Amino acid sequence: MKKDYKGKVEKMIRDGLAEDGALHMVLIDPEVTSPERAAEIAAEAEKAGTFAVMVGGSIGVSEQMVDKTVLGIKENADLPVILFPGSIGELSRYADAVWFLSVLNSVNPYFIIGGQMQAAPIVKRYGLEPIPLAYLILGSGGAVGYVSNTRPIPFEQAEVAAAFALAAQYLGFRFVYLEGGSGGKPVPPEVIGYVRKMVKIPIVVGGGIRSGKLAELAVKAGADIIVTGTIIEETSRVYNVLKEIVEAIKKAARKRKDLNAP
Ligand code: 1GP
Repeated sequence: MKKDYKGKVEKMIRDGLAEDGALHMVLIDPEVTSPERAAEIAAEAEKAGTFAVMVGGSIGVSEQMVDKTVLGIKENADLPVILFPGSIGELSRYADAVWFLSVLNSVNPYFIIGGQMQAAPIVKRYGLEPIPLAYLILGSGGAVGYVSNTRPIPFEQAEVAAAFALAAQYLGFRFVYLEGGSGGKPVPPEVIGYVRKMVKIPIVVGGGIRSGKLAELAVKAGADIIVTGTIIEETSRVYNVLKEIVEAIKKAARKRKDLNAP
């Protein structure tokens, strides 16, 4: 008996990856960005070619805030909304999917499986599509590293990140996220490359990616999905900034495909 547990959004992501080679997602933190602004950003992101909108934050986000943000986005754009919850209080019934994430390098089991156990029945009740994601925090770790009681993997320890990612793949996670910490230093291309050699599952990379150039380097090294948050909070030229990042991702993915062509 074979049952495919992959849902609609995950299938869209996989089709998008097969077609474009790499994708961009924009991250909106409802603690920083109002629902009205989130709606504007989503519309600009859609025009710029961003694939999906992620919603979540590490501190100060309630379910009501996530609800309003998701509804605002849905009104203004036709992009999938994927929750990126910092706690079990950040689940919204209005979203399409949730990165059902486990902070594998936390030292507190609550962030590895405790919160997930509490959240699972809510995810089911809300009819959210869970997408299993191994979340690895690297570098300085940022706020998320502190909040989730994580021992961040130093950028010099690429082999540790790669071993974690491989263990995640063997455990059945379908995506792995290399997090440099919001607003922090981006995960170095060497680390992404090291992980790429080790795993087959798609690699999501975020944290400190503020330009097309940085996005391009990450994709060249093997990233499949690039997440940007802070840069969009800081700029008034949302469309231009996103367009540059999306184009850089697509270009780097095309080059990668040509290089790997038989
Ligand atoms: C944070 O990886 C994301 O979880 C995005 O990071 O805010 O630095 O773009 P930035």
